[in-house]
Amino acid sequence: MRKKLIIFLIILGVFFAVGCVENKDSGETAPTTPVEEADNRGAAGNEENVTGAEDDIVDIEIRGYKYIPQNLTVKVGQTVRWTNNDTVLHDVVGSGIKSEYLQKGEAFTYTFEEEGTYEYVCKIHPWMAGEVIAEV
Ligand SMILES: [Cu+2]
Repeated sequence: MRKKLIIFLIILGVFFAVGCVENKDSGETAPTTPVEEADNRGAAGNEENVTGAEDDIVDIEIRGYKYIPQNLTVKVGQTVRWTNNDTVLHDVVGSGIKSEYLQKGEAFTYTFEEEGTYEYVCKIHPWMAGEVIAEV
């Protein structure tokens, strides 16, 4: 009985040690993420300058495997910016829209030049769906 108890305590100790190591890892990687985010936003900012004023951009957030807002109505000519706030990759594909895989903090912009209903999904997680209606 005592042996079992000792083994149990050792195993418990190992789990504790592993837990501490994991915490340290996540602590170390965290500071690099905001830097990447800032870089990506800078890149997106350059694109915005090409397409038009900052005011024309409407944001859709990708978070928790969802597009927020899921349904969005914009004016024709308006640009929508999807920003991935999940740690997993997502993309925006459908109705002529096609983004690259977006990492955490990365954004994709698309300008709706024609009136219509644009349905899109994430190719990696096809149950993730969103819709943009562009009206005059
Ligand atoms: Cu996805």
